[in-house]
Amino acid sequence: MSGSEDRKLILALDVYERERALEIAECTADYLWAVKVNWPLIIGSGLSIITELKQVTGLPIIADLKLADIPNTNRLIASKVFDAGADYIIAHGFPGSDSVGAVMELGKTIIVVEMSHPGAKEFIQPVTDKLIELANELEPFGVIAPATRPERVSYIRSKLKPGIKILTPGVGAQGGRAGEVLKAGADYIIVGRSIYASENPRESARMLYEETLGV
Ligand code: NUP
Repeated sequence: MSGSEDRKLILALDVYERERALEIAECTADYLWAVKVNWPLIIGSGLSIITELKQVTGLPIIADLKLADIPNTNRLIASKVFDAGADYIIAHGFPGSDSVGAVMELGKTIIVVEMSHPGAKEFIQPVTDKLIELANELEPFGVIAPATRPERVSYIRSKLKPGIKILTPGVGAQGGRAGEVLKAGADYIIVGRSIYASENPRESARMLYEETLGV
């Protein structure tokens, strides 16, 4: 097993219950680069789950809040979430550079430039070029791009400044494949249901981890 800095797998821990979340995170941590928490877990278990997950896994925590508000509100939310121990926050780019900038002033930020679900073609994909420009201007830690459309990941990689990471949700339950999207230029894959809802989360994480090796 490699050091965590070489790993490319992010667990999307979309369960409600604290105990279950901690159990799954602990048994899969060996194969992960980071754990991503989203609203279901924060609503179900409270913000303190971020601190607990960090203690149990020793891994970076990504807070997938998809912040999309005015700068002041983004700042009020992000401040509490970084204080709770989040290492990264995911923010939407479409509210504009001032809204995203308010989060970036407080900590490492990941901007959504295209989403993975079919409906993303309606409103987000038409402005992906603009969102890539925003990312190139602000230089966040990374961007979110769809594992369900590897050709879009290649496109986004070709337009994005080289130092900005690409994180791709949509592997497994949404139909994306780990190897394919990593070859297309993704730096990390984000996987939820295929791990936490499987019979053996540790084994599922191990298999995905193996798939990411040598790509
Ligand atoms: O475009 C996106 N698609 C997506 O699925 C942006 C996201 N942040 N996500 C999140 O990734 C989603 O909310 C969930 O937390 C995770 C994917 O989970 P799963 O489909 O692997 O279960």
